[in-house]
Amino acid sequence: MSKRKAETDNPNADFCDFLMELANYEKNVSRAMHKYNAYRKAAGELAKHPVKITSGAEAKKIEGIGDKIAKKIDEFIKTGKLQKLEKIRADDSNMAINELTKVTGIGPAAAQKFVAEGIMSIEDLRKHPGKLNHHQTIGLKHFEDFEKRIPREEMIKLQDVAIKEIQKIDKDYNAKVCGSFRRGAPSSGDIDILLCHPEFISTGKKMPNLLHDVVKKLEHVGFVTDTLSLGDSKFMGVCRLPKGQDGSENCFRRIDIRIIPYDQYYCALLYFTGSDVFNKNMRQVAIDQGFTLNEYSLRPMGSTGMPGEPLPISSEEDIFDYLGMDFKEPKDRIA
Ligand code: 8DG
Ligand code: CA
Ligand code: CA
Repeated sequence: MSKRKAETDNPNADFCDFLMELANYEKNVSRAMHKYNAYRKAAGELAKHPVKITSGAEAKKIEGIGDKIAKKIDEFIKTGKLQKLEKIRADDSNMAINELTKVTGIGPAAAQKFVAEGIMSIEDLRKHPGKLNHHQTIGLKHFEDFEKRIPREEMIKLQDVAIKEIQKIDKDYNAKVCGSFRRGAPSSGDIDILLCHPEFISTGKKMPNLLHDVVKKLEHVGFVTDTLSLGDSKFMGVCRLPKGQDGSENCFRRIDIRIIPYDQYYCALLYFTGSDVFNKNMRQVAIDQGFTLNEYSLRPMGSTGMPGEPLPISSEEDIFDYLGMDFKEPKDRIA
């Protein structure tokens, strides 16, 4: 998952930033996913809090913020920094692991292995190309570009090119840009396209060609420039807009395309719109209400603890309805 940034003007952005830095430390260095999730949830809740928090005690009234985080907020308000973060930042190998995990294809385990071998920076990685797999090689090649957020105006252009080309293959394709773009974010980390086709349904046979034809077409027109991975239902790759009128090259951008069965469209749309913290919270509501929700379906839990048949769903609103939740527009799906 990409490093998140405050998506909107957020009076608590300073707190969110230090919580996310702690979260990333727990994920990449300690590999303590429960702590990672706790910090991320707290940051997500703070990000949707409309007024600036002025004390830990005040923060504790917010869901997902307990004693420990409240203390950190007090420390930050009082001193402008955090001892824990200062220590983390002072440790070279922590910082190296954090740096290396910014390369797509390098997860915490690979980063720790590289650091153990003395590879401490992106520059060091470039001296050891033989140690990288294909995904990591492409990630490193475009490292500087992939670190840049994609402005919304460019996202719109990327969307227009991709959808226009997909429609040329077959008008029955439905292609939708999800992720932070659908949430209205002013900039995005990558472009996430959800694809479906009426001939591909969950009870029918797999149709990998529906995805492969799209990738081939986007490659053929020069939009997709590299493949990181391609399976039956998921493509991860690199794309780029054509040169500008003045002949200037555009940045390389990360693109994900997923094809999902036609009858599972709305659960997938909800899931791939995120945010991921919002998804986590909504899944918990589902569990509390006796359902199980994932990117494929919403199912009632039976008394035996086995999920029942998927419920009929013909809109995102239906999913909120079943769970007794008020509908949330994509732009409000923060946490
Ligand atoms: P960004 O690219 O602008 O940084 O943000 P994003 O569009 O929200 O994030 P993303 O990493 O591209 O993921 C797209 C959506 O996929 C996300 O909004 C929600 C869903 N998603 C989860 N969990 C996860 C996960 O663990 N990994 C990824 N890649 N996506 C996830 O709910
Ligand atoms: Ca995205
Ligand atoms: Ca993505």
